[in-house]
Amino acid sequence: GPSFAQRQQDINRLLYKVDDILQFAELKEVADNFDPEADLSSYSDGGEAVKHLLTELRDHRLLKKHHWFSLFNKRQREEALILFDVFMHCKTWQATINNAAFFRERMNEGEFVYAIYAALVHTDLGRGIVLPPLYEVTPHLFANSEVIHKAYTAQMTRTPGKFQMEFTGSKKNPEQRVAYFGEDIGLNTHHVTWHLDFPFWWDDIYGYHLDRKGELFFWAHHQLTVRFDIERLSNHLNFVDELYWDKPIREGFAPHTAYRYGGEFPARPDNVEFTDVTGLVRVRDMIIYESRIRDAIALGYITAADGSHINIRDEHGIDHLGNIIESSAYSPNLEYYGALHNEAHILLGRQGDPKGKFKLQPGVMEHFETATRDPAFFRLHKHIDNIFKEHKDTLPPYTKEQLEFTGVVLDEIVVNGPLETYFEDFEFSLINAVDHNPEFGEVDVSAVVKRLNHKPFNLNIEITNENVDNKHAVVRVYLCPTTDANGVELSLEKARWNCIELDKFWTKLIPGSNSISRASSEASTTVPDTPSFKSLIAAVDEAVDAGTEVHLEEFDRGCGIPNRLLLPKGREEGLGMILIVGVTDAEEDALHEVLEDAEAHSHAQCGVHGEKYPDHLPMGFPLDRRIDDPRIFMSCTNYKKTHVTVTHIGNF
Ligand code: CUO
Repeated sequence: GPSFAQRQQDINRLLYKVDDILQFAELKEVADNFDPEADLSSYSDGGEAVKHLLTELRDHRLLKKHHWFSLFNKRQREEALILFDVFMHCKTWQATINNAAFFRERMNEGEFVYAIYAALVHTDLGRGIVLPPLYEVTPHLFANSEVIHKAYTAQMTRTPGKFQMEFTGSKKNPEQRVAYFGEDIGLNTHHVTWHLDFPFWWDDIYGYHLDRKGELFFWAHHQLTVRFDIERLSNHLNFVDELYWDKPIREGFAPHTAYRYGGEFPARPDNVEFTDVTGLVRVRDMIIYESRIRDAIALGYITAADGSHINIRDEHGIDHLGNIIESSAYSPNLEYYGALHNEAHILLGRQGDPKGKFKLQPGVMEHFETATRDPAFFRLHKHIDNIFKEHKDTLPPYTKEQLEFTGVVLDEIVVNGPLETYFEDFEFSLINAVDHNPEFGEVDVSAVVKRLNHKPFNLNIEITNENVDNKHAVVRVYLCPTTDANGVELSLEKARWNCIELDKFWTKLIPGSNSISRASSEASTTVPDTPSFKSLIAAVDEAVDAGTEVHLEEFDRGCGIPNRLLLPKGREEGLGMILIVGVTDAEEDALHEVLEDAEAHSHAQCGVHGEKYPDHLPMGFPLDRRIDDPRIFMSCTNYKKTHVTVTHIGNF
């Protein structure tokens, strides 16, 4: 088959200027002349999916090009998923690319991008392929309308330009102080990729189950919520207040972002009351679904569609609960528990025009790419997170036996290097945001945005293994607040639900003393920056021309917090926090041998593709459960905490 470089080149070319016709003669040729039905043996389903899609196409039922696309729109999602289905059934790379070229030229661009990204994440054929950065493939969903507008003008006047992108809003709005986080293009990419890894519509028809998907939904979003709160704390803002269906949505929002086709994203004024979205979501239903979910938590079981009871009073309960709350196709009773979270996204996305009077497009909440821009995102997810907490608090605190690791003593933790953050300029290309002009070719247009970063640091841990044999161990690292924004001290029981998961890694302990050094760049909660689309294209084209390979293994995951956001911003005068480290027994973890040797992976919030989630313990262990008596922790030799200070350098 084709080399990795050739495959990556195919993908680059298909996504280059995806709103325009294909710019590459060979692919254009395929798009014009390929007959998807000519060789049905190239599909593992005998061509069923492709025949279905062609029927829709011939009957003119598919969404036209140059129209907005939202995954939350049922029909648009169906269409994207038929194409995804075609990709999933292609037996060869060539069949995949031929179909991609063919349908790229005939289907809606948003549907095409969604289908091909989802397929690259989930097919074996896509293994190793780097997903070109979404903020450069579909810049409209990441950059504000002001810079996009400037890019258009630059293209028209043939003057290359670099445009400073400001965060949305004005200084009058206190929420503005944390806009750098909600609008971070890397964070948005993490969020959208997480939802590609764990799609709510995934139903196992492709032969594999997404392990602990419901629990991962809880954990990845819990971490987004926590991180946002610590950014707020860094900026002297209170933790997020959850929203309620029967109370006004305090913060309005003007997204200053526009669809490539279809105008501005709608705004929402301050203090709007939740209003039914005609034909889609009723507020009353949200309240009913939620009370059923809370009943399930109180009762300790979920009622499945067939009337049977699914126990949730154990460590697996969170997984079932995540499935019904999100809700995903894994929900055991969609009818009864509804789709609380997904419908909330639609509800919040439409509050600017709930009756459809002004025919506005879906709001930012209806796209994973744009959702975190809206402060209501964090209020919704705080609300959802509190439901999860209500469940976790029904479980008994961990016993000493569950917490300890016999014969293992964590002697010392030392943070090497100051924990310092700063803002830096980051440039990304807007080439894909403007129309290709064959007459006068391309001008370079890009946006420059401020983004948070931190200095590299190391965590040094000394562990004594008093056992006579080697031990497989997991090291869990959390960064927790010591106070709320008013300076009120938080007990461990209060703080534990607000801890950032910094890292989690596997290691082998030899008998005697073990010195472990872990670099901040290795954190398994994070991913490195993806190369820019331009440099990805250049590296790959060069390799293809020379007949060599490129090595991009480091970048084949887009799911994970950007490494530069590993630390919260902190304060200029220093924000005191607590670093909690635990070392626990990994004997039961299926993959421990592999993980001990492996390079950094972003598995903590994203799992490992096609495998069981590597950690057999609940996500967030041991801080996910009530801590009624902190002395139990202190009596265990395998946990330790230390005070640290996160300092922000420079004024922004
Ligand atoms: Cu990720 Cu609400 O689940 O946005």
